[in-house]
Amino acid sequence: MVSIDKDRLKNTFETYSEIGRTDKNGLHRLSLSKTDKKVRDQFVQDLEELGLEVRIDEVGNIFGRQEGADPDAAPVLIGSHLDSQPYGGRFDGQLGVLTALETLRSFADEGIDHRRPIEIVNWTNEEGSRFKPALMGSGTFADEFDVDETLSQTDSEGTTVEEALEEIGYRGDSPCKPREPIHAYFELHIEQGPVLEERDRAVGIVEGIYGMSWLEVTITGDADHAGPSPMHSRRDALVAATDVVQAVRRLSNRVSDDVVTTVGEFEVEPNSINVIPSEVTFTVDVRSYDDKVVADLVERVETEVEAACSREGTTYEIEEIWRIPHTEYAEKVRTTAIEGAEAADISYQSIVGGAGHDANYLSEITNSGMLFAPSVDGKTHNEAEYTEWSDIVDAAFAYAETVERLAE
Ligand code: HGY
Ligand code: MN
Ligand code: MN
Repeated sequence: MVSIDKDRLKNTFETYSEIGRTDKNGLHRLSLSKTDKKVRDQFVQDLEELGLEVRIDEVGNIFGRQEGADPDAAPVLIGSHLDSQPYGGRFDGQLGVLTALETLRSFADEGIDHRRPIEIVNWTNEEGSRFKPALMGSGTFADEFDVDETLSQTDSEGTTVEEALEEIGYRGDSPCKPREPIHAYFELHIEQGPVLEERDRAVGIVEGIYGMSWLEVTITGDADHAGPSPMHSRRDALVAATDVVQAVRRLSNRVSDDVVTTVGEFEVEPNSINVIPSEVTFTVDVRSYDDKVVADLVERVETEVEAACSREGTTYEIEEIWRIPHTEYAEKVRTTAIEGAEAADISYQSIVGGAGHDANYLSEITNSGMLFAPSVDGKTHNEAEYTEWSDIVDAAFAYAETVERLAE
């Protein structure tokens, strides 16, 4: 039976939550920002104190390696991400990294010898908010994204990932790819949905994750004076864009009942009270567990954009900036997680998730799996995001029991 030092986990969680804490008790810790540097420094310090071999790769993924009894055995990777949404919660990503850290600390305290090496990892830019796409560090590591392409992605100020990494001192020199075959990857994450709380289950054994597509749409009209220009000859980019926003909303729960659609970013030019908007740029995020449905949704969005622009006489461009198919996690990791939850004597259920996670891309290169901890009211990507401490302790126990089994 693995024991977890609950007080140490809580103290560590509170220490990390101070880094980028907002006044509503959330996190403002954008990827590769100064606050991300601070939390990375804290993480590296904690890994060094634990005596782990620390390495940073060329896109800033941070690894800490704990050797096992058999140094030639394929390692088990554990971890998640420390970056946050602009006004996100303290649990999204951070909980997974810190329960992984507590797992290694507990193994060291109890002298639990595991045959396989274990590597803990903090993945760069899981959120995809400052730099797109999401799952950037894990996707590059799994060779879904090209390293140079990743390094050249820019934020809204035109800063590249490479410049931001240099600025915070986390452009590592180890290649962003596996050094050896990986035995398994296991990640604890908050559910970010209402199911576990509704069903009163301590943890979710994740079966799989939705597929998703991110589109960037630019609609171009014609700037003109809000006063003298006659209504019939206007080409108002904002009118066409808002038509599309409504149409995208109506697409949800259509085609299949698990479809979710979101317009998250929206910019109007010149954004002046007495000028007819000449250009609107916005993003569309569509998701479903069925990849064919996601493909169909992308086409339907384009049809809606075309129709809105022909009504308003505007033109458009659509760029798909990210597409990731749905993920089904490895059977052997799921069964080991069930053993872990039973050993920790906590309730569990199988569950499918609608949020993307680093474990998605790890499932391209190894046996990957996840454990979900409940989210109060399912709230997330919101400063009110919360998980009860007793649920964190239960999930941490199940997580540690599973990691011990995966690392044998
Ligand atoms: O978009 C997502 O699902 C994740 O938060 N990156
Ligand atoms: Mn996350
Ligand atoms: Mn997130």
